[in-house]
Amino acid sequence: MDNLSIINSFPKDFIFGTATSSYQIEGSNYGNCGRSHWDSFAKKPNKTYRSQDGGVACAHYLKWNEDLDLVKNCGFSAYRFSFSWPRVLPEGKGLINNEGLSFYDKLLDGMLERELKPFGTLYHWDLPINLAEKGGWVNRDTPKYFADYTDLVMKNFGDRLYSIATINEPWCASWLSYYCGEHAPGLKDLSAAAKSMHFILLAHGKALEVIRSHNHKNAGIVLNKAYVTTKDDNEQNNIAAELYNSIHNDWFDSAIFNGEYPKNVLDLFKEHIPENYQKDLEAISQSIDWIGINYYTRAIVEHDKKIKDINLVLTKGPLKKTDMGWEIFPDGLSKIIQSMIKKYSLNIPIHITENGMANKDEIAKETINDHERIGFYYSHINEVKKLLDKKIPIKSYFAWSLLDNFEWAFGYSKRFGLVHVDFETQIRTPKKSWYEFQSYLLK
Ligand code: GCO
Repeated sequence: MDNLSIINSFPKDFIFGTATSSYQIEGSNYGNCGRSHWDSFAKKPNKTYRSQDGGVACAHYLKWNEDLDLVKNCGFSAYRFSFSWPRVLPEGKGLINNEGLSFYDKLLDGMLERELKPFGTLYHWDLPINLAEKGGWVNRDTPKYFADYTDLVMKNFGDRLYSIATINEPWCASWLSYYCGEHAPGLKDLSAAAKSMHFILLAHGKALEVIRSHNHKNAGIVLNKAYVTTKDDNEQNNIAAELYNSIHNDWFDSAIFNGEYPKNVLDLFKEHIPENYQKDLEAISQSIDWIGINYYTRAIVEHDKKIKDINLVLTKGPLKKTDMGWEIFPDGLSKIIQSMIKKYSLNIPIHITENGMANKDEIAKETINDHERIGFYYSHINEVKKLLDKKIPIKSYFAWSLLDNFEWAFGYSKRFGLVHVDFETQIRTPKKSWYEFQSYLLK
């Protein structure tokens, strides 16, 4: 049954929304926004597809009204977006850009006028260049500045936010960026990675303290989860998969929920972990009101002794893939949530803050028939329904993404949107998946 009629079997108070992020849609050239490390990373050779950057992106800074209409008219009741740190503080600290504040002011009022619940995120990877040049997440001062930035956001917008997330996908902002080199700043350095894995969590902890000082009671963090498995079941592969699982999943879960780091990763990081890191774990493990899960695919891990430090690689699986080359594995969503609940005795609300697929969408006779995407959404929403039937407290589901947008290192070559964007003209065209959501959400 590849339609979205399943939506109508969800409880009335379940929230369906759609998500975006600042750097991927706003256009960092507009409104006196400061530069972020993504602007500079994209300028280096061979870092992003055709050296594309988010300078213009979807020009959402200019077209936000139309974009909020697209959220509303589809029938969604919530919108997940992120604040751009350099848009409000172009140098990361100090001088405030009032144009940036007034942009979010209008955007939030626009959501409330349309009765869309604002799910804000403080950090979706656009680190101000000034701070990046001083080491970014390798520098112990960055979490401090992040706390000051959090204060500015909470002071101006806190009372209008339905919920606030500190960091989006700390694994991507640290390991993928400082060890794998795939995201800004593009380092391949275990020592930097170890530090960033800790300081990004410290930033979460410090921001939470600030959020609490503003009396906000719906704060969380958004983690990207991979369901980790091995190629063939043998001892070496199992050890490799365990390490990968600890780096990708447990490092963050265990710090946040138990106030400790997994031993196998501590062994790997040895002397690289910041001094006195233990003292920070209390702040990192303060209670949160909800946890956000972003889910896309599984990770199949294989031992490979040629790979420095970690002795493992990810291998391609046999399942049908999205345009990112990611296997479609809806089961993983249930598996990962159930295993987290069990391992950490979780009993807080869970939000599915991102799920979706890239697809080669083409316009034919002014319509875009992305039936593959409808099938993807159906199969994953069906997993959410199964979890709800097991009484697992999932409160929302956000489709990634509202618009085709700047897909990081892949530039504009990958399309995740419910709405097609022509990047020459900035014309938005809802795809069949958008109409499919609409037909059941507005029922
Ligand atoms: C994320 C990413 C998004 C990506 C999406 C697809 O939070 O995972 O933040 O920015 O566009 O995941 O790769």
